[in-house]
Amino acid sequence: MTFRTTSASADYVEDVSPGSGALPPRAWYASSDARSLSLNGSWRFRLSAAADAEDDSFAAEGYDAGDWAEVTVPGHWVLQGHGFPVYTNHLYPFPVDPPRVPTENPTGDHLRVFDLPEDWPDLAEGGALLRFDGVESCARVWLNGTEIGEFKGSRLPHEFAVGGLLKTVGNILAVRVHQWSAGSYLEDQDQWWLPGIFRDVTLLHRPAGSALDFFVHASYDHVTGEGTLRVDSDVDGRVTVPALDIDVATGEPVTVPVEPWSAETPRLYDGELVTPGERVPLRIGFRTVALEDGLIKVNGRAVLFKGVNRHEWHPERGRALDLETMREDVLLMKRHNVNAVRTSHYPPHPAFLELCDEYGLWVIDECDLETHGFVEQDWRDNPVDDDRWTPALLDRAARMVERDKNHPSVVIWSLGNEAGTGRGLTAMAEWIRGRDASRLVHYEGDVDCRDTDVYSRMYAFHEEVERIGRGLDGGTLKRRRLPLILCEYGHAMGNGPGGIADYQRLFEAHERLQGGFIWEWIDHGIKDDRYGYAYGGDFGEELHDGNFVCDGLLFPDRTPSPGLVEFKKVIEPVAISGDGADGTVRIANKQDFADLSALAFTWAFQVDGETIESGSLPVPALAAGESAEVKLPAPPEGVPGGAETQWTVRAVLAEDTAWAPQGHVVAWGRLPVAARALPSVAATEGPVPDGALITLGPASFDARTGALRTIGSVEVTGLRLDVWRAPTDNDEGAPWQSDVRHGELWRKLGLHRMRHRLDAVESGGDALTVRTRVAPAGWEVGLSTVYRWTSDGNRLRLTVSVTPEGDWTVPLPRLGVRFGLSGADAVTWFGGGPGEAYPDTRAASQVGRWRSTVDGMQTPYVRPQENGARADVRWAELGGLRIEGDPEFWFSARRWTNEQLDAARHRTDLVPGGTVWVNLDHGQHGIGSQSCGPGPLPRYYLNAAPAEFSFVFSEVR
Ligand code: IPT
Repeated sequence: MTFRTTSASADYVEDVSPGSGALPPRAWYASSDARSLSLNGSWRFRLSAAADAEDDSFAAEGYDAGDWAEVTVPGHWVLQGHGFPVYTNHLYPFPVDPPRVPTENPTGDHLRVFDLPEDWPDLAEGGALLRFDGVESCARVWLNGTEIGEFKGSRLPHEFAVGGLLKTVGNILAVRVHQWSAGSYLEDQDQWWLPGIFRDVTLLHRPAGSALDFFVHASYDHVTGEGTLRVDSDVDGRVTVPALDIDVATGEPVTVPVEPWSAETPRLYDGELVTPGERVPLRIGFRTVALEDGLIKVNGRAVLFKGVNRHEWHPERGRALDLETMREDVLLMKRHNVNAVRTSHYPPHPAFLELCDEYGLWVIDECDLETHGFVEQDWRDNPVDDDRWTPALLDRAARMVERDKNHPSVVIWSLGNEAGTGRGLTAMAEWIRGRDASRLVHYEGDVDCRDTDVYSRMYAFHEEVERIGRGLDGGTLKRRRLPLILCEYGHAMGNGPGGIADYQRLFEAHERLQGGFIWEWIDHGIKDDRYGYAYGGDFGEELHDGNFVCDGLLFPDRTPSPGLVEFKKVIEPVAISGDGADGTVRIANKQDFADLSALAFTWAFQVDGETIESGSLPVPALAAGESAEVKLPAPPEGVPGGAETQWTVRAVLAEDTAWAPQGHVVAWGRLPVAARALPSVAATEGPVPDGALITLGPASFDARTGALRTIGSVEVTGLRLDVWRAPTDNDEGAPWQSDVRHGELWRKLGLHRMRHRLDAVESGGDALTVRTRVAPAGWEVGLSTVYRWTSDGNRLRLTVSVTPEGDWTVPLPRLGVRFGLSGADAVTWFGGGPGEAYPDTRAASQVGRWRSTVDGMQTPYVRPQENGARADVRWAELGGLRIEGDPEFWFSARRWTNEQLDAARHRTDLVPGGTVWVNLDHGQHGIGSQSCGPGPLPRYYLNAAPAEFSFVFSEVR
C-alpha cells in the first residue's frame, strides 16, 4: 500500500504555468484622478517550514492573527529576522529536478486588514484592481476569504480584479508566499535569494470608462526634425500635449516639429490621455531606435553606451528599494558620466524607468529570466528549451513589455541572462517583435544572433574585442552585420576593474563597437553588526559563492568606489588634452547628440601641485563629434626654477541641472609644462660607528644588521624590501578561469613569506651599504637586494638595487620598501590623488597636492584586500617624515601590515595596531578584471627585472 500525503493545495507551487487568476498585463501608470490605496506598511506575518505546513484558514474572515509577528511590506522576511538570506552565483541552492522544489520551502503567510478611505468612490461605481509589483517567488492571494489567484514571476507585476469582493471596512487581504517554486528555476540570477513581498501592493480604483492599456508611439524623424505621436488605447479617448498644440483622438497619428529625446538631452513633453472615466498623465519622449548600417542608431546617430549593470540593492532592505534610493542611483550615474543601464537581470521597479526617462539614461530592459544552473548539466532539461515552460516565458516577456513599453529610455529589450539557448527564447523574441517593432532585441546567449539585433558578449578580452571591431571575428553572416556591445565587462569586484581605459580606446576606435556595461553597479553586501557587511557564507549557507556578490562600482552604502571614479574619467564626454608647453588645449566633444553649450571651461595653472592662478576658458559650443584647439592664457610669471608646472583644464556644468549643481566637474585634462627637479643629496657625510649603532647624517642604524633605527627623532622599524600585496579579488581570479591566476601562483611561490638573508653590512667611504638576498623558502628564485644609504647631514638617501636571481616566471605583486612608524595620522603628498590608483586603474588620478589621514587613505573593500596606493607620488609627509622619490613612487600607509590585510575576511577583522605601515613602491602589478574576465594586459605586468630606485628622507619639524 502506498500513501501520498502531499496536500494537493500546494501543487501550484511546482506547476510550470505562470499562474491563474491574474489579469492580462498592461502599461504601468499612475492615474491623475482615479483613486488608489497603498497597502504598503506593517503586515501580520507567520513563517512556516513547508509550502503546505499550514492550511489556508488564515485567509478566512474572523481568523485571529494577534499572535503573529509583523513584517514591513515591501520587504524580505529574511532581512527582518525570519530565516536567512542565501547567496549563490549560478548554482541552484536546491536539487535540480525541475519543476520540483524542496519540501523545506519557507512559506510566509501575510495578512493585512484595511478599510477603504472615506472618499473612495461608491463600490457600485467601477471596479478595483489589486496590484502586486513584485513578490518572490510564488504567491497565492485571498481577499475577504475568497481565493483570487496565484502567480509566479518575481519581478513582474500581477493584477487581480477585486471590485466585487471589496467592503468599505475590514477587508482582509491574505497572501501566502513560497520561497521556492517552479518559478525559481527561471530566476537563477547571481544574487541573494530573498523571498517576500518586496515591491508595492496597491489597490487601484477603476472607474467606468477608465483607461486600461495604452501604447504611446512617439518617433522622431531626424531628417525633418518632426515627431510623430500616436497613442493606441484600449479605451477610446483624446490625447493632448499642450506644448505641441496636440489634441487628437487616440489611435490618430499627428506629426509636428519637436525636440527629440536622448539620454543626453532627455526632452519630455507632458501630455494627457483622457478617456471617459480617467485622466492619465503622459511623459512623452520622441525618439526612433533603428538598426541601420550595422549600427544601433537613435534619431539617426550611432550611440556609444557607457553603461552599468544595475541590480536593485539596498544593504538593509535588499531589493525593496524606495524612490529616494532609486533616484540616488540615477543621480550617481549621471554625475559619473554613465549614460546607459542594463537592468540586470530583471525589470526594475517601474519608478526607476520613470527616472531614466526624466534624467536621461539609455536602458536595456531585461526580462526576469535566468537558468544558469543548468550549465552544470550541459544545459540538459533547460526550461528555455522545453515547450512546457514556454507559456511561462511568454508571460514574463509580455509582463515586461506591456509594463514598460511607454518609456522612451527603454531602447532595447533583453530576453534574460545566462539561460543557454532554446525554443522558448525564440518564442519570446518573436512575441516581442510582434508587439513592439520600435525597439531592438538583445540576448547575450544567442551567439549566432538568430533571435537578436545586436551581437553581445560578456567579459571578452581586449584582443577579441579589437578583432570584433575590425570585423575579423567570423561568425554567422547575420552576426557579422551587427554591432557589438559588451553587456558585461570590467568586473568591479574588490579593487578594480583594471583595463577599462583600454576597452574605451577600442570602443572609440571602431564604429562597430558600441560600448558596454560594467559589471556591476553596487556591491550586494548586507549590513551586519558582526562583519560590517556580510556576503555569501555569512549566514551559514550550505552552498554559497562568498564575496562574488560584492562586485560593484558602489560600496553597499552607495559610496562610490575608486572603480566608479575611474570609470567616470574613462568615459568623460569631453576629451581635454594637449601639451601644456605649446599654450593650446585640444577640446573634443565626444557626445553623440548634445553640443557643449551646457558646459563651461576653466583653467588652473599649478606649481608643484598647487594652483597659483585660475580663470575661465572660452570654448565654442562644439557640436557632438567636433573638436577645436583653444589657446590658453599666458602662463604666470615668476615661477621658481626647478618647480613642476602644469595646466589643469576642466569642463564643468555651466548651470544647475536636474542631476548636479553648477560647477560640477564633468571632465578634466592635465597638460604638463615643466618637470620637477629630481631630489639630489650630496653624499658629504659618511657612516660613523657608535657602539651598537652606526650614525649617518640624521639617521642611526643597527651596527650588526644595518637596519634603520631613527631619522632624527622619528623611530623607524622594519624597513626592508616588500613584494607582497594582499591579493585583490582580481589577483585571485575566478576559479573557472583557464588562464594563469596570479594570486594562486604568488602564494605557491611564497611571495607572502619572503625571507631576508643578511649578506653584508659595509660601512665605508660615504655610504652605508647593506647587502641581502630576499627569497621564499622552498624555491631557488630570489632577489639580490642592496640598500645604499648616503647623507648630506640633513637628509638621508636610500638607493635600493634589486637583481632577480633564478627563473622568475611570475610577475611580482609589488616592488618597493616598507617600514613602520610609531605614529602617524595626517598625510600630505604631491602626486596622484585624491584616490587610489594602480597601473591599469590610474586614469582618474590627478597630479596635485593632496591631504588626508592614514585612515582616510584606506579603501574599505567589503572583503579586505590591497588598496589605497597613490600613484606618481613626488613626495609625501607623514609621522614627522618627508619622503621624496627618485623617480616617483606608489605610496600607501595603513595601521596594519599587508599580511594582516591579507588574512582579513571582513572589514571588522582589521584592527588598528600601534604602528603605521608605509609602503613606498617602485612598481605595482596591474589589477585587471580576472575575478570574471581578463587579467591585466601584459603592459601592466610587474615583471621581475633589475631595478634601482631611491628615496630621500628628512625629518619635518
Ligand atoms: C555573469 C552573469 O551574467 C552575472 O549575473 C554575474 O554573475 C557575473 O557573471 C559575475 O559577477 S556570467 C559569467 C560568469 C560568465
